Amino acid sequence: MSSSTSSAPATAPFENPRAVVKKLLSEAQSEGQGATVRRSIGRHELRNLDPFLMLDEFSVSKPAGFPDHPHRGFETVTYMLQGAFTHQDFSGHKGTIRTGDVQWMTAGRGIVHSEMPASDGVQKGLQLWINLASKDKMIEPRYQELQGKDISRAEKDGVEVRIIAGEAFGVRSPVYTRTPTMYMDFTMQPGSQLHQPIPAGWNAFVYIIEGEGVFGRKDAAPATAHHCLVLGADGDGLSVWNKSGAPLRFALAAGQPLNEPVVQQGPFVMNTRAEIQQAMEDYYYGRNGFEKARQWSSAA
Ligand code: FJE
Ligand code: FE
Repeated sequence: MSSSTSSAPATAPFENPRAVVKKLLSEAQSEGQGATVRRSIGRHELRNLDPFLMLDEFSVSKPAGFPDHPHRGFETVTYMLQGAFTHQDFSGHKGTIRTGDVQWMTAGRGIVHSEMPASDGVQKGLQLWINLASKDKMIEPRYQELQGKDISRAEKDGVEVRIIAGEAFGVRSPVYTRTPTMYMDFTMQPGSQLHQPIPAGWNAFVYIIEGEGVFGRKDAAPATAHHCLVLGADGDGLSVWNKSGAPLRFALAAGQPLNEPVVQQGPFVMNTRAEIQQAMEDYYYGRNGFEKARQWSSAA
């Protein structure tokens, strides 16, 4: 763990903070096999937040889970909040991520895998899907896996941040983001405030994990857990005040828009319908990155 007590302007208010332009409560829905997710990004009401495709807050107990399924054309980032998940793919890559750990998976041209609970009780976490640029959609798959203890952390004036990607309070994550992205987990103590810069032109949103906070403007109405807040394009960054009597925990994600056409068919995200057709054929016939898909099963 790296720590910082730098005097970077973590608590200096912005002249022009980004406003909250959309607020959405994520309601529970069924996904995978018997699993429950609260989807925010990727729902009808929140479809295009380029480069983000989906954000699910999952809550899963055995025997439910996400059995063997493919991905092509984007990245999945799984961040565990509670419990453990075992991941197994068709190349023999296998591992378990536990509370606080992150798996940053670049599916590229193709991965087939299963994601299943590894312990009793309820496993909770966030899974974020980040699109890849046209030129990167068919790259070799890659994993970046970080244990909670290795995730960069910083603290300042009652605000603690775990930096999954990007930089906060002068501390940078080692994760390589092929699509430029910042992703962090903030915990704010009662009475604290935060002013986190966000690069100009990047799309940004907040997902509240726990507690209640005031986002964007100091006189805004507080927002509570399971809400997704989309930030406006204009402004220097995110301002937050915890005026409540309990800790506030939320994720902030921002990314540089790709500005390319998005054609999605379930787990395949490409630029054209022809490329989707190709992906489905490649998966079916075991070609162009899906060679190992035909004989593989996580149960074998
Ligand atoms: C998927 C349906 C799915 N959210 N959150 C269709 F459920 C999935 C899928 C997930 C998923 C996995 C985890 Cl560990 C956490 C998730 C959806 O696996 F990929 C498609 N296409
Ligand atoms: Fe998956």
